Amino acid sequence: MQHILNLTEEFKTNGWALIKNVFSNSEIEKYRDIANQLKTDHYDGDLLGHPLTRGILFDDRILKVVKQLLGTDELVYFGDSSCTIAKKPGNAHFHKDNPDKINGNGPDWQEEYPVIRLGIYLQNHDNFSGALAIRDKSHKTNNIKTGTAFYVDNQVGDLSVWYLTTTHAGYSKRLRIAPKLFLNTSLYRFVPDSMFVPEEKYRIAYFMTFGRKSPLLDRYLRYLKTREYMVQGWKRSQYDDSCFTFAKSKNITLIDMYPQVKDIDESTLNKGHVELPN
Ligand SMILES: O=C(O)CCC(=O)C(=O)O
Repeated sequence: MQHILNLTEEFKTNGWALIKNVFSNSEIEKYRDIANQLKTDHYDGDLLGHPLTRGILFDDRILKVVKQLLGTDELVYFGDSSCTIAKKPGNAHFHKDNPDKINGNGPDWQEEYPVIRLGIYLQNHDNFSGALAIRDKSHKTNNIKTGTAFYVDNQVGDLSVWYLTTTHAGYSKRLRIAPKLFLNTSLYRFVPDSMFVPEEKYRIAYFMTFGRKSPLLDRYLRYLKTREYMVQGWKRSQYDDSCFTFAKSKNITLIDMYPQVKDIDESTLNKGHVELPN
């Protein structure tokens, strides 16, 4: 794994980091096979719930990075992770994932955000479409337009990480005539598909979210319990003893959300973002 001098400082300043060469080519090939296996098995729970993916989620190299960036050895995991396979390019739109999207004076903006997400992309995106796009230094404001937008040039084996408050978009597209020039995602609909660089392979990515114990993490969970997609995801992720044992062996506090959400009436949930009342 590449040693990034001042990784934490860079992350805190920029709101994101790309860590090179964390995984070998053969590991990434294996992760592609596992993703396809999950799809064949119609498994759509989180990464802890499946024996083939929990070792990816709690890989020691990932945990080391997360501990360093969150500044704690006591990590919290709460069932927010996924394996996504997209046979066709998806829609890109810039967004943030934390609760205070409208209220720029809300609690999320008062201190360093204690929840981060990581992405392992199983194909090259340095010269291909489908890259994660980020707005640099966008993690301390709710203004979605703040920060210079760029493509994360990740290659097979790299690990991407960002705060939930960082403005980002998946599935960016690169123009054939100027692949390095950032084209705002809102302009894609005016450009014919033939003018974009294709993706290298159909896109597979693993995403995982970790937090540090804090009132802002509690509040994030309270927010997620208002969101339909997340409650449905938690309902699909029931842990057996092996999940708890594995989390314990990695010294991770596991918040099992299933009992908290299993009886929630989904018609009361929000499909889109609705600001928390407080
Ligand atoms: O698909 C991607 O590259 C980004 C996914 C995303 O927006 C997220 O996990 O919050």
